[in-house]
Amino acid sequence: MATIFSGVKPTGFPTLGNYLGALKHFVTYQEEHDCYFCVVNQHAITVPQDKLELRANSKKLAALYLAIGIDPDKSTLFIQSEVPAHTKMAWIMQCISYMGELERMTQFKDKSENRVAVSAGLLTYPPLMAADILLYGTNIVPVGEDQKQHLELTRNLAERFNKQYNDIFTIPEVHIPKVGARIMDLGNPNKKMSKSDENVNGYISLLDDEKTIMKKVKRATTDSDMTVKYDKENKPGVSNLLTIYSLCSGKTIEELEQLYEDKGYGEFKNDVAEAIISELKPIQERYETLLNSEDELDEILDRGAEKANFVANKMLAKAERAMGLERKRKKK
Ligand code: ATP
Ligand code: LTN
Repeated sequence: MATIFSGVKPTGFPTLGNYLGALKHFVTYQEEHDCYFCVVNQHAITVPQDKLELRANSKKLAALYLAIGIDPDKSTLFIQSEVPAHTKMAWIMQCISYMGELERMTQFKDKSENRVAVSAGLLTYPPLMAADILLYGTNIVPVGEDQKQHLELTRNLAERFNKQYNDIFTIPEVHIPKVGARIMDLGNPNKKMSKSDENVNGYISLLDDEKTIMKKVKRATTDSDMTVKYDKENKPGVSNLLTIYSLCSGKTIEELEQLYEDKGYGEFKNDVAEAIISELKPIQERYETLLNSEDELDEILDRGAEKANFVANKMLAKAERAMGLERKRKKK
């Protein structure tokens, strides 16, 4: 049985990009594997967050994990800040990281660009992510395309530690979906769809209602060519919609191209929106019910934190011992 770990930041509500690139796949692992799914709230504070919003978003994200089908009897669902071993291990990971490799991370470069004050946390974000993963002896990390570089760093840090101190960490593998690993912004199909984007029309929130989804898809940038064809280079907007449509309908991109061979963008966009609506509707209904059962949600998160603390503390103790951070006690 392999161990699976993944995390999502509670920065705003997840988008269709988060869902198709990551969340949707989480459920498929839990039948046969030991799964840990985390609300990574400490990663969220690398850029300023409103206190009340962050608190509310963390709970909402936990409810969403359940709404997409995470079963708390099969998987461990928890909030990162409730397991202190993450930040302790992150310090160890920071101390074996080199400034140069952290500065080369594209997420750091993107997020620090145009910021007046760049927090040190934005730079040391990947060592915290490595800590998240390595604490659980993780074999597989399902994520979207944008996390590939962070996973490579995690593997390097694990290998470095194993070589320098003691062979304690499992080297994790990254799982990136073949289709949908990088869903693009609806307005600007050359950048990834992101939930912290200022322009709400660029993304579809998993909570958007039917009218909003229809409106956003109808406004999505396409091209003047008028043929529904997958061509990422020359037709990025249409290709993005085809990817979304394919994942929400179960039809292949080739099937869809044929289906819309002599139809215009109007009909195509209408059907893309319908497919998204039917994919999200059951999730939205379950989510509403779950948000209203706060006691149950708290109980699930308490249980998750207890299990995660137990497993993470054991790995932390091993790492600390390997580095000489534990106190030598006089033999009695
Ligand atoms: P932010 O926009 O606030 O930086 P984010 O959505 O990029 O957040 P997370 O919420 O932590 O970051 O992402 C959760 C998961 O969703 C990760 O596995 C990430 O790779 C994936 N993901 C994020 N955006 C997309 C996208 N546009 N397409 C596919 N997968 C995505
Ligand atoms: N860095 C990721 C979120 C994240 C994560 C993790 C993903 C934090 N810790 C551990 C997988 C495993 C992001 O920005 N999307």
